[in-house]
Amino acid sequence: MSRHPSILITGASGEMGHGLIDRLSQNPDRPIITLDLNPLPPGTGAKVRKEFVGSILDPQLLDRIHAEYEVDRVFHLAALLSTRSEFSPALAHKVNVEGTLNLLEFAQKEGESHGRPVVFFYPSSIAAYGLPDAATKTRAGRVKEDEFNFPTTMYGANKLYCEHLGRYYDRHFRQLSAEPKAGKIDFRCIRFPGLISADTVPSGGTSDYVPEMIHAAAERKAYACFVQPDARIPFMAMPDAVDAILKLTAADKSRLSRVVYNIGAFAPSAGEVEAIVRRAFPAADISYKLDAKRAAIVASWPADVDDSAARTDWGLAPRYDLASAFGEYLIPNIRKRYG
Ligand code: AKB
Repeated sequence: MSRHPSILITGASGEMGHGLIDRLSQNPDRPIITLDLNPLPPGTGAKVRKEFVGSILDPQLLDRIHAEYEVDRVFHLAALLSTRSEFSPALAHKVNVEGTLNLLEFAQKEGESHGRPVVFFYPSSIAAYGLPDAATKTRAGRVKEDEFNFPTTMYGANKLYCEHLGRYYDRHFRQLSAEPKAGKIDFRCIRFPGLISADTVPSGGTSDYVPEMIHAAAERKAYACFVQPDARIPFMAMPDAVDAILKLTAADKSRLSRVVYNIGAFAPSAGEVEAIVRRAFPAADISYKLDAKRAAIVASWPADVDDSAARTDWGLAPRYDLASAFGEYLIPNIRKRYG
């Protein structure tokens, strides 16, 4: 039990949660509560005040957290990613949309209870975009936030809808009620590109081919890439993604011209990644075995994004470009990971 201003992180055992807990736990003034279906990785648990193993679809569990803690920051990372969502679209809707609604209702209750706006960070994705064909994708180049919002996956549709849901809670919630209810949630959102971590290998995503290729080479395992060599979408190193979350959530709201922001760092083709991986791991066994359906999802995502709003409004400044992401972060740390 703690009435101390606290942070709630859902999906904390996932790739992004790992790095976020490391950074947020450096500030002892705001203890961290985590909620995930899976227990936290060894060592991470010691960095949080309380670890709940359970579901964002469990209202009693959220009521218990509401009763025991005073949360004024929510990082809602729990989600089913794009590939997994295509095999279970109804479950994906339940987790990605109903789960997010549960967390928005939780944050609204928290804000009404302690009186301070609850900063609610929501990770959206380039999956919210849908480019209709290769020529349009090439012509579109670096897309802006309000362009091509026609997702072709359940995950992308979920993410786009939850962006609007968050904006509603932030600005228009129960707008017909006698006294104003909106403004208890300070909703902030980043549309992430593909993310590459040296510490974890993703599962269930469609951008996974880049991290999978790197980790397989380091483990001396054969890797058959499921997209073509010329498949191209934006990526970012995980430390820069975590840094972006912390910068956006710390920014003065008056500086924010939008609720949803693009961020990007580099946009290599699968073949360009292969060349870098082969230089680092000359014995790498990399081939291409096209999965036309998954490749079509990647083809519908933009070749790159225009992140000028994030750079102007809250100082997005990724540390890693393509060369340094591999040379300074991924390769050295992945080598260490696999000995
Ligand atoms: C996925 O591949 O589903 C995610 C994403 C791009 O949001 N990594």
